[in-house]
Amino acid sequence: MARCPELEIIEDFYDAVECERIYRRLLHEQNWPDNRYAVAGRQFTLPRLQTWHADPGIRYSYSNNLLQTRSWTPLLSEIRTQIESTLNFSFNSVLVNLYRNGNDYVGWHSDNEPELGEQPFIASLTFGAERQFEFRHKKSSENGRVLLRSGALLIMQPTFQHHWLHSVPIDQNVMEGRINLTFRKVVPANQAKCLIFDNSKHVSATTYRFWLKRRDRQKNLRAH
Ligand SMILES: O=C(O)CCC(=O)C(=O)O
Ligand SMILES: [Mn+2]
Repeated sequence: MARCPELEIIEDFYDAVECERIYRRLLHEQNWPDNRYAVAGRQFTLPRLQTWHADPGIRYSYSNNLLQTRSWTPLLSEIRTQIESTLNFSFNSVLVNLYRNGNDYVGWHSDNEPELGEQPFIASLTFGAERQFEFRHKKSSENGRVLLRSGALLIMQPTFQHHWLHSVPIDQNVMEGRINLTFRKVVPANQAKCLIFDNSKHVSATTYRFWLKRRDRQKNLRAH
């Protein structure tokens, strides 16, 4: 099984208590829409529930065809702020997926719509049940998977979408729900080509873990 250098994972971005709080709130506050859609006169059922939130003026064809754009809720804004300050990157939208149980899934795809620009940087947060995230190289036979646990932040570097497909397959052993948030940056069409991703601005997972430990040490110091 391949390791994928274009994926980084930060386990425990949120601890168990925070995960429980966030999962419950999202589950009850999101006002989930029906998952039956009609596009160009054809009906289909999405194998999960979804909401899409974006800054004013942001248009995304996937979501515009399927979903109405909602504004940011206080909880989603709070999470966005925490992710942005950790990754030193600003996102203007989030796709929220509810997998009601292991029968809900997302099929093979890459998030490479033109609106995400040539360098789509995506940060993906998981709450609730753990599920496998699978990836498969577009040209070679390489493939692999990572287990996404509650509280984990998966960072998909821009080239991940160029080289790999990903999916969260059905897992009939999973009875509980899972909520996943993928933070994205939709760029205006006339800027899509010139959004150059500046790697040097990013905090790697290793640096981040180091930073977290330091922050916790400081918290303990303050607490005593
Ligand atoms: O649920 C996940 O972990 C992935 C979701 C995803 O790939 C997407 O929303 O594009
Ligand atoms: Mn995706």
